[in-house]
Amino acid sequence: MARNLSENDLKPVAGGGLLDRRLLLKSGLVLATAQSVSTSVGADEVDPSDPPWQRKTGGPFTTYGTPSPFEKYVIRNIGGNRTPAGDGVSWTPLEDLEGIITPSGLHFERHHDGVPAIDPALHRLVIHGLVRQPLEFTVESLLRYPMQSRFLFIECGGNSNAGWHEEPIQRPVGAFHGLVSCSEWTGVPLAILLNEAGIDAGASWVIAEGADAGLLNVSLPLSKLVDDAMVALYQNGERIRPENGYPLRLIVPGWEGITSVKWLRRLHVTDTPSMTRNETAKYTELLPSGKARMFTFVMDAKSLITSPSPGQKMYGADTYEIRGLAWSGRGRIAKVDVSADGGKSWAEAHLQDPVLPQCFTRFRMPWAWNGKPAVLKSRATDETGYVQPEREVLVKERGRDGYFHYNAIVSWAVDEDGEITHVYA
Ligand SMILES: Nc1nc2c(c(=O)[nH]1)N[C@H]1C(S)=C(S)[C@@H](COP(=O)(O)O)O[C@H]1N2
Ligand SMILES: [Mo]
Repeated sequence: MARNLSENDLKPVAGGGLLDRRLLLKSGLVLATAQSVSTSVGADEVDPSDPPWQRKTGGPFTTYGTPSPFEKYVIRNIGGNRTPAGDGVSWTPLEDLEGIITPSGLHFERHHDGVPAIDPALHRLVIHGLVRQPLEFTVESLLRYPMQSRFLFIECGGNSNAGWHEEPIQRPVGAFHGLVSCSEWTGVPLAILLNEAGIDAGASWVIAEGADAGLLNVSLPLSKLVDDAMVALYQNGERIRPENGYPLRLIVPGWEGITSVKWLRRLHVTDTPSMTRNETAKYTELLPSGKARMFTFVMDAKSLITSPSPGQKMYGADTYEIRGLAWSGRGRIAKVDVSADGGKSWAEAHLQDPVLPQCFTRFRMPWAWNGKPAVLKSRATDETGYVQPEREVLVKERGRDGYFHYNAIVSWAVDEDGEITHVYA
């Protein structure tokens, strides 16, 4: 299992067999062991046992690539469509992905009224209200403005809400926590456009409205939009996919997904929020006291172990790499602690570069599993010092009538057969 490593290197740093994260940077720690081969066939020799793809010229060039047919099971999980039609979600299969970028075709979806088929030549973005000069932009004109790119997660405020259930639900991690994805978004800083329209002195809010049939709209504080919002036109290098807002969407870094209005067509500058259905009846949380939390915009720090996770299987006592994702709407992830003994002891995971604000951070932790039952947990701390809470603490603070902003520590139980289940521990 380990070459060049001393016995001391392999001494667990916490209960349940967690190893020092720095081991991942040393050579010698062999995780899943490869099978050794005895044959030695030269490169230009034809071996009758060669697979068919090695015996003739391969397939043609393609104008737009698609994943291997062997990966056809890596798909978004479509959540039961609610009434009215077009109101629903599809989840990102987080357990099947690596690194920090979500492929555009697997970015989660949340539509309130379906995906509009917008002709970019006819689409307009209007900025009006408390401005010196109302403006109307075509997509063509927006493409000529100075742009910026940022790697940012978008997370629905309702992500992980099954965590409020009395009993832990058993689903793959993506079908539970997959209303979060991370892309490189490129577009025009909103401050440039607002500045061009000239904001009146008394302005403090902006109503952002989409061009879907339901004209989804939300009220946003002007200060945040001036600070770091953008009108995005590109996602992971190509124009935004229809599902994610083509031809353009608002991106509000670190805030709940509903604020990143897709198919953006109007920014109405005002001095008061509009208090529409989507910010009062919904996206507002009732507390145990009977009072409600409103405008809970920021997404608090959160983390998940994506491997091993429910639906996957461990193959006996061996050394494994625990892998996961962490993110915070308040800035960068400062550290992720991992426990293999249900939270009795913790060790710090390795954070893979880059570690960017309001972006997925990939963490890794070497683990010598002894084949006995274990409970895995991860706990994120962000650069503001905010620590992801245990479930008990979150439920105590927010009660059980909540629906949004569930960010408690997640626990996976590993049994002797290597089966993994979701537990409250
Ligand atoms: N116009 C419009 N914008 C919208 C929505 C919508 O239904 N219509 N859904 C919102 C919600 S609730 C979320 S979580 C995000 C989801 O973005 P995505 O579908 O690109 O993942 O878009 C937001 N913007
Ligand atoms: Mo959402």
